[in-house]
Amino acid sequence: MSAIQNIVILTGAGISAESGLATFRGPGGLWEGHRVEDICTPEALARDRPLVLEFYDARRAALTTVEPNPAHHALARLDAEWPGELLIVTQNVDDLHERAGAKRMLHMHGELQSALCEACEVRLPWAGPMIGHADCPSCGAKGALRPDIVFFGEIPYQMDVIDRALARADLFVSIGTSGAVYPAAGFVQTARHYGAQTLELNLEPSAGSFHFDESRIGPASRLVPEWVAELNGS
Ligand code: BJW
Repeated sequence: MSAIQNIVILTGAGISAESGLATFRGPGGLWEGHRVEDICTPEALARDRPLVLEFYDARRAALTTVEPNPAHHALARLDAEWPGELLIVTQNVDDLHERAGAKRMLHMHGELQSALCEACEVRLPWAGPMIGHADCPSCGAKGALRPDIVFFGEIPYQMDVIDRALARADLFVSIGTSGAVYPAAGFVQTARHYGAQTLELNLEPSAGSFHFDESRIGPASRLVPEWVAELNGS
């Protein structure tokens, strides 16, 4: 790969799978036993708030039992060392990229360790359970806090930043995502449109695999460190 300065990296649940966090789709996935519309929509939250708060309380608690894996660490090293522009856009709501040391990153689908007030829209750091503790410390609204998670039908965070980075990217790399959820699934086409090379690293071909210049199939804990070493040596 030549003349690469600006890189955008999209990550999904597959990058955290080897840390012990379940992916969403497929056998053993997070939504096995839950219908997505029972959990991950604003309507579901309005219909059964305790169910949704408990689901995310359990996911938040699980973060304390896992650690970043070699794929997160390799991206953090790349972030620290890459002299050009770099942006890691994660769809993940875990904090494993940050815990590995990544700085130039954003969470487009929100964060487990953040709460959002439905009354005043403040976002605040959150640890521990939300159920039974959902009064907003900022505006005082009773029971107004919800998980700071982008549900289906809601607009992902920082789309303006992502769009600008995609337009400037020389290389777009997608890691551990099924390509089933938009707008993230369309980033490869946007990046290509602006002239970026495109690479997919995934355990299996994603839904949009045919859009990529190259697809490498295997576990992120092996493929990502290999790719980072290759890029640093080029
Ligand atoms: C490994 C591995 C290993 C495993 N190594 N790899 C019809 C057509 C097109 C779009 C729509 C439509 N109807 C509705 C829409 C829009 C909708 C959408 O996309 N729906 C689809 C179901 C079709 N999207 C939205 O509503 C979004 N908002 C929106 O579009 O707003 C409009 C707008 C956008 C932009 C500007 C202006 C307006 C919001 C989407 C919110 C998604 N939220 C969730 C939940 C987050 C909270 C939570 O964690 O609970 O985000 S859904 C869920 O899916 C989560 C994930 O971030 C997201 C993607 O999943 P991901 O990461 O790809 O995981 P998996 O499990 O699917 O795949 C894992 C992959 O890893 C697999 O391929 C494995 O093989 C691989 N793997 N082990 C490497 N060791």
